[in-house]
Amino acid sequence: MPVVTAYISLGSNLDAPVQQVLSAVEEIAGIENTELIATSRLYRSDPVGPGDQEDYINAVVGVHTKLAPLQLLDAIQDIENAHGRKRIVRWGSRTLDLDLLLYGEETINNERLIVPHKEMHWRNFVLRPLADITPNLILPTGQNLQKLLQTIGDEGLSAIADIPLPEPA
Ligand code: A4P
Ligand code: MG
Repeated sequence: MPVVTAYISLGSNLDAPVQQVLSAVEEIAGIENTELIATSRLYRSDPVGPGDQEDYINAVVGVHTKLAPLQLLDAIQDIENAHGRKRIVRWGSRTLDLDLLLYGEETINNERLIVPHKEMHWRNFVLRPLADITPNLILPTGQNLQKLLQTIGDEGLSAIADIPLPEPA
């Protein structure tokens, strides 16, 4: 099975969000046929979306995986569900949101999965942590990560801690 480098974003703004994100990192490290290889810093970010929401905690992790894209999506959705995630409002508050940002160089567009993630190109709370891990990345769209970040800036975003890389099992 080929090994692919993939990036997953983590976000939470309910029920002790720092703990939600840190435990999700551990759980991603436990996904079958998948190795956690890198973690971004942990960020606090202003909420993007409707209504009066709490600040978010955001991070990104990098993995090496032998899973196919939909298998990896299944695995991260299992983790979301285990965190009591209820899908109510688009862009609304959530205990844990895990998005598959990138899967190798692949462009994927089917009913369940769009990769690169459709909102990532304009969200500093995704791109800045991604750049902690892979600063020189060129996206499958040909966009340069650093150039995107220069355009977007870091407004509303602050790094609050490092995330320890869990020991391999
Ligand atoms: N899906 C398609 N592509 C993907 C992908 N690349 N990764 C499908 C993950 N899922 C993908 O997801 C709905 C469906 O998208 C899934 O069933 C999957 O098959 P969802 O997470 O239930 O939908 P959602 O989160 O309500 O909507 P959406 O558009 O995914 O919201 P986002 O983009 O997840 O935004 N503000 C701050 N500061 N920080 C945040 O983290 N997050 C959001 C949520 C809003 N505002 C935020 C933050
Ligand atoms: Mg999502």
